[in-house]
Formats: sequence, C-alpha cells, structure tokens
Amino acid sequence: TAHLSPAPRPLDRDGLRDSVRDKLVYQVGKDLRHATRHDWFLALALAVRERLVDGWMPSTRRVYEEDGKRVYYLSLEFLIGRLLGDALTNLGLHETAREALAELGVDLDRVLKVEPDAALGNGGLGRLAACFMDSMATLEIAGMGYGIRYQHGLFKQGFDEGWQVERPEDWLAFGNPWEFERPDAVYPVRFFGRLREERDPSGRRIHIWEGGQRVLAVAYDTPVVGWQGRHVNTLRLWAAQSGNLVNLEAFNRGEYMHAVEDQVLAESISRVLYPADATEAGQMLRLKQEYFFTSASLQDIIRRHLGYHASLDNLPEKVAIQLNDTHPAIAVPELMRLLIDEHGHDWQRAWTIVRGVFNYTNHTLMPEALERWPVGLIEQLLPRHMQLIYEINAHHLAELRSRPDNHDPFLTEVSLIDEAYGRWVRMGHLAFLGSRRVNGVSALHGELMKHTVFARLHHYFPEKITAITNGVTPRRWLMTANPALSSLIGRTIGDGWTRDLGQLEALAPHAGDAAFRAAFAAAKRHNKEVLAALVGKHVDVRLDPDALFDVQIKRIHEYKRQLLNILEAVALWDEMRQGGAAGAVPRVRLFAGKAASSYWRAKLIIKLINDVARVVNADPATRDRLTILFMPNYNVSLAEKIIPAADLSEQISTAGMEASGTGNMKFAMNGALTIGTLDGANVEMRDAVGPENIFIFGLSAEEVLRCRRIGFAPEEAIARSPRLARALELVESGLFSPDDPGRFRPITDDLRGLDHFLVTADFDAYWNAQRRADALFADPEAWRRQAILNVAGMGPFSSDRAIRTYAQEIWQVPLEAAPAAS
Ligand code: DL6
Repeated sequence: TAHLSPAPRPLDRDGLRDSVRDKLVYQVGKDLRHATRHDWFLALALAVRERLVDGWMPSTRRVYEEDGKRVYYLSLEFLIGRLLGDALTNLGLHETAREALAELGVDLDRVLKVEPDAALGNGGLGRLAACFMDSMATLEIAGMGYGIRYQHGLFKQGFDEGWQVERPEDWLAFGNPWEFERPDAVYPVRFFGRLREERDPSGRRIHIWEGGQRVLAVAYDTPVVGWQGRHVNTLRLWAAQSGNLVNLEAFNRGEYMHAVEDQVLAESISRVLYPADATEAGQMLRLKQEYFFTSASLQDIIRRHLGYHASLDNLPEKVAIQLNDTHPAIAVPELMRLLIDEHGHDWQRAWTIVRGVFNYTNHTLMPEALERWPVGLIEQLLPRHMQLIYEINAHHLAELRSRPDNHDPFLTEVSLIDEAYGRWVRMGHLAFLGSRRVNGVSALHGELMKHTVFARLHHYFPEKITAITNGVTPRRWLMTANPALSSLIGRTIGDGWTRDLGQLEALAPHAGDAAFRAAFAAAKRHNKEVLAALVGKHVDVRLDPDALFDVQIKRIHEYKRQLLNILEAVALWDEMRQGGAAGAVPRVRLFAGKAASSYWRAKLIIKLINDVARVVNADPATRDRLTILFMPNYNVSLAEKIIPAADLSEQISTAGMEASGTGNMKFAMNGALTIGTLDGANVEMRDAVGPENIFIFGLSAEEVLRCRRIGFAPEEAIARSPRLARALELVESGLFSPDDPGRFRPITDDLRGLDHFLVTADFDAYWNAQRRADALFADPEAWRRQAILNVAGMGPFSSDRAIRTYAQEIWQVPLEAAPAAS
C-alpha cells in the first residue's frame, strides 16, 4: 500500500559472501582456514546486523519526525530464542545466506545451530512479549520493548536419574552480536534510603528521597526487524552497575572482596532471571529487579518525550505503556513520583497522566500467582513509593465511598492493601487502578477476570477490562520453523499469509484434494524424521516416524496436568500388556518442559514421567506400540523442532486455569490436532476449526468452579473408573520406582484426597478422547483432512491480529500499513 515503508535494498549472494568474509577477518579476527563454526556464526550475524541497521536508522528517524504516539512494552521477560534464523527470514535472506556461506565452504544449518537461545523468560508471558515485538515491527508501530539484560537466562535443565537438575545458563559467554551497548543511556535507580520533607519557595511541600543504595541502569539495544525489513524497532534491556567501580581504600588495605562489594551487589540485580513461573517469587531481589527496570524505562521515556515536547502534560497523547503482568506495576507510583517530585506536577494532574498512559495485561487468575508485596518490604526498599501507594489508595477509597452505587463502607476487596493476614500491597489492584485498560489474554480469561479476582473493581470501573486473545508470529512459528509445510502452503495459495494469516482459509478446499493431502503428509513425515534424528542424537530412544507423535511441551505445573497425561499412558500401557487396547495406534508420548527450581511437586511429576518411561520403554510386549520420552532442556529452539513434527497437541489444563495458551496455536498452525479442555484460547480455536476437528473433553470452567464449590470427592471418581484405579495402584505399588516404592505417594495421596486440579474427575473423558484420536489416526486420510482444516482455521491466531487490536482498542495508535499487504 501507499503507506508501507520501502523494503531495504536487496543484497545478493556475492555481496553477502564478501561481507561475511570481512566480518570474519576484521571483527572476529579469524583467518578463514581456522574459523570455527562459532566464528562463522558471529561473522554472519554481524553481516546480517548491518542490514538490520540499514533499516533501523530510517525507522528511528521516521518515528522522531512523525512524532506520533509511541508504544512501550514493559516486560520482565522476553523469551526471544535464537535471532539469526528469524532475521534471515524477515529480511528474505535465507537462501542468499545459504549460497553465500556455501561459497565459503560453510553449511548454513550448522552455523544456525550454534547460536545460544536468548532465554530471558520462563514461559508463555515472555514468549508472548517476543511475538508482540515481531508484530509491532511488522505493523510498523513505533514500539519499544523494555526489560532486563539478564547475564544468565533461564537455567539449563538436565536429568540425574530422572530428577531435574538445574545448571546455570550462559548465553553471553561468546558475546552477543545483536546488541549495542549504550554507555550514554544510563539512569540512576535508588533503593532504601530516607525521606525528608521541605517546602519550596511557593510553600509547596516537596519530598526528598536520599541515601540508600544507588545503582546505575545501562542500556543495551537490540534491533527488532519486522517482516521484509521495512521497519525496525528496538528492544532496550537494562544491565545493573554500581557507580563505584572499586573502593580503592579497601583494595589498598588488601580487602579485595570488600573493595568490589558495591559492584557485586549492584550487578546481582541483572545477574539471573528468576526461574519462577506463576507460583514462586524471590522476595527482595525480585522486587529490586522490578523497580530497577521500571524506573530506568520511565526515566528514559520521559527524557525522550521532553526532548521533543515542552512538558509532560501531553504524555498520554504521545505515549502508551503496556505493563506485561504486574511485574512492572510499581510503575504506577514511580511515574507519580517522577511527575510530582522531579517534575513539579500536582497530584491530580499527575494521576490523570498516569491513568492515561498505562495499560495492564493480566496473565493468570491463580490467587497464589497474583503478586502481593509485604508492606514492610516496600517501606524498607522503596519508602517514597509506599507513601504514594497509601495516598493513591486513600484517594481511590474516598472516591468510591462517595459514589451513590457504593454501599460498602469498608471496601476491603478493592483496597490496594490486603489486611487479612499481615499487610500486603496487591499489585494487580495497583496496576488495575493505574491503567486505562486492563487486558485479559483470551475471551474466557477476560470473562473470568470480571467475575473472580477483579469482580469488585470491575463493578466500579466496568469500562476497563478488555479481552484481546493472544497470538503468535507466523514468521517464526510456521515460516522459519517449518520450511516443508510453508513452501507447500506457498505453492498452493501464495505467500500472502505471512503478513495476513487469514489467507490460510484458502487451504480449506484443498483438504478434500488427495494430492494435496499426500504432500501435506510428506511434509509432516519429513519433520517427524528430523525430530527422530535429533532425539536419537541426544537420548537413547528410537522414535518411529509412523507412530502418532503425541506431544505435551510447556512449563511443568499441576494445573497444566502433565499428570493426567502420564496416568492415562500408564493405564494404556497396562491395558496393552494385558492384550487389550486393540484400537490404540502406535504412539510416542513426548514431554518437555522445566519446573521452577523450588516447585517440588512439579519436579516429582518429572521424575514420575521419567520413571514410567524407563519401565514402559523396556517392555518388549509393548515396545512397538508405546514409547514415552521426556526431552531435557526445553527451550524455544527445541520447540521449533518439536512443534512441526507433532500430530497431537496436548492442551489439557483444568478449565479456567490456563489464561490463554499460545503453544496450542503454534501446534495447530503446524498441522497438529488438539486434544484439550475448554480452557483459554482452546475455546476460540474450537470455534475457528469446528468442533468436529478438535478433541475436546472434560469439565468446563463453570463446572470446575461448581465442583470446587460443592466439594469434589476424588474417591468416587476413582471408584467409577477401574482404569484410573489400576493406574494409581501401579504407581503406588512401586513398579516404576522399585528403589523407593513410596516415592510418588505425595502425588497419589493428593489425587485420592484433595485433587484440586481435578485430574481424577477428567480422567475417563480424557481416556475416551484419546481413543477417538486413535480411531481417527487409524484412518490417515481422515486425519490429514482434519489437520489441514486446523491449519486453515488458524488465521485469527496471529500476533499481528492481536497487536492490531491492541493498537486500535488499547493504545489508540493509527495503523499505517494495511493488513493484507505482502
Ligand atoms: O499470556 C501469555 C501466557 C498465557 O498464554 C498462558 O496461559 C499463561 O499461563 C502465561 N502466564 C505466564 C506466567 N504467569 N504468570 N503470571 O507465563 O501467559
């Protein structure tokens, strides 16, 4: 369209080859003959980065010149993965790079593999942030991501006799060719200290926060390129440093540790990503991380704004800030502090600006995962912020008390301070109150937000909650990850889907075409062979590409119910070895995912899966029909290999507990059928692909709530299901853990006692859904037909659609580029 920015000048094979050779010699400092694969990776990445920069400068210049509204995405996590393949895809340079390297005697695929994953996130929330960055660049939105440059990302997972072990991750060990350090973009961030009050010449009270620990936030910028390189945004990550390089006096006294203490303490803030996912949180350091990156980002945003505008009064017209979960919720009192204490605004004006600028995305409703900080901790670490939070709360409660529709003098449920057991600041409430819009990540999740955690706040502020369903970038998750299927799609319907995923609809009629189905099956078969070869290289398990690849990959969490999956596998194995389960097709049950290091129950579930796998895989009676495998060290790169090879995607959470899911979308986009509950975005996926093309089972979210309200009796569910009873008995018998027969008692006792996640309630329904999957897989043509219809139905699940809707409904920024342009 007329609005699209021009694509960057083309680069041919010879140009890229020469550039790579130059980078190798002059920047990596290696001779061609002695270069390692890693050197070649650096050389190619630097050559490609140059192309990114070619687009980056004009994009940045244009954004400044146009002075439009900017979008800032504040996120403690960006689960980026590898960048080289993605950059090549977006710049259309994949084949050029392959040929250029071949001329230098180097294989591109081998080079791509040495890039470490940037694992700066735990799971869905962090990966969503990465997909959103891709889509903002593709839609040419002036967007910027802000986060932390963790020195060590999410831990590496290994197994020791089937138990998860965590090893530190070291993605920066060989340097990072994508980033630019910005020693000139540095901001001070204070912790602890004292408050003092003074009067300014006009008699106004001013608050001075002084003393304590002062840390510096130093910016590192990574260019984020959109589709076809037309627009390049920035991801700015902060590293912590101390202003005091070394205490020379202490050093000269021989106190070497003491001499660098300040530096070590400061750097600890950006040293490690917390391996927490939903239920765990470190205390002081975690809050420090949250405040550190939030404060630096807000100072940066204000500096940029004041470079072009006389005051901050028009901030809401020029800036929209999305708070990714409550991790950056301290931004609400921090912006109040900056506006009032540093820029002289009065309370009312400052509050109007805050409420016009921020928006908040909620990613979970689990009460234990909603962040709350002890009042005492905030008072100690951020004394001025605690004061401001009290003041915000006082205004908020006074306003509600004066409303004619309020009959609650105490307003305990909507107060920012939870005083039930101890005193806590409710960060979700703080983010809700300080935001213009509060977003749920699927239609169901948005509805549940209105009726559960935010019910009372929603009553008073009914216009705030929106529900924009998550999406994933088709460039990484289909185009780069699955060249076999992408090229088939391209040959069949053209390439417009890369920018307009709705075009996949045009595949639907081809589901009825036997030749297309055969080509589709060949692509899947190829991907399964690639995965089987990869598995064979790393673990001693042989996967049969003819078997049904049944995959559950995600964080290990009780609500995601990996337990339901493995118990059903135990029941199936038992039936097979008794000579039953005649209709069951040969299957590979593949698991992957990490457990938070302090989530003991999740780690026991991993051990159970590994123990069951050891016994089942060694059984000669069932060996050809059932293989169970837990792949270690799940990360984005592994997902890119597993997802294109999957036949069946496990999305089996307790309904009402998975906010959206995004893995569900990636699998279906790659031609897997889903077996799942009516949870998160599964509901919308069912509507998009048709209920006959998805295996839905189990309790609905409403039924789950009812079940829990009236009290659920697992023993009755177990008594009704001889298969489940038998599976539990087998686990309890010690068959899978002969060295420690009682090992899994905590799991089975819980299933028999409380079963909060309703595994036993859904077991039979799950078993039946699995048998429906068996029956369909036994008819390959019918299976393929449905798989193709799943791909065809994935149009709505692009992150481009999600970002377009955020832009219109939440950020209110104009969209320049037309949706369907390719
Ligand atoms: O919104 C992204 C993603 C959802 O798709 C998942 O359903 C949800 O579990 C996940 N949440 C997290 C961390 N939880 N918290 N807070 O990753 O967000």
